[in-house]
Amino acid sequence: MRIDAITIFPEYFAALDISLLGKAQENKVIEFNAVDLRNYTHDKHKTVDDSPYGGGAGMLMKPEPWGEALDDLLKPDGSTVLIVPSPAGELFKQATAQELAQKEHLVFACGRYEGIDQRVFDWASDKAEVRLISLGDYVLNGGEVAALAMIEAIARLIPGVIGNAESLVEESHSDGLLEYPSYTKPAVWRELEVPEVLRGGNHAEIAKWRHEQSVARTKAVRPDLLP
Ligand code: 6GU
Repeated sequence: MRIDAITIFPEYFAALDISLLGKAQENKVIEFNAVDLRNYTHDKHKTVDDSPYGGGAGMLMKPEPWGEALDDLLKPDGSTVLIVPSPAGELFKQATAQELAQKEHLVFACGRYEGIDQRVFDWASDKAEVRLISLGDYVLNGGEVAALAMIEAIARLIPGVIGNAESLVEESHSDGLLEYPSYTKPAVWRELEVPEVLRGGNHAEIAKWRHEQSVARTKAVRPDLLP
């Protein structure tokens, strides 16, 4: 998979060179590229923003640099998915990550200020699949941190990125439930004991206990996930 992120702060994406995603890039399983939007400006001050038509607080990102960057990045065969991190978008879920992990090419359009001129997306919508996606009901200063979270959630589902593919099966949200609590050695730590059932080696009992814990935890903190 190829992933591009258009941003005025390419330094944010240095985090993708670390750990499993760094390894995946070295192994060419994913190819990642942060593109500086200011490279597509033509004035001395490399201006990317302007005041909104109709008034209102703050500045918007002007369309011309975005248009030129997307002219460079969108694949002519229409295979690119253009992802716009925005609190006004559809909610990003594990199913969204699974769907996007199947794609050949993702471009993240990371806006700052009050967002990007709408015509950029209207124009792009017949050259790419355009998806406005939100991480949740809160506001970040720009799309970069949201894009990093989405890229990590997507990339770790691509075969070869995570060594132990089994760890993808029993994790929170993969089966619609939150993950059960886990323990490692020592068996007693600060007078707290690891639950007896996990030390017994009865795999059917352990599976049953873990499922019950998942259901109880989901009921307690995320009842909206239960049918
Ligand atoms: Cl995807 N972007 C921004 N700027 N803020 C957010 C968000 C995204 N998701 C939640 N808040």
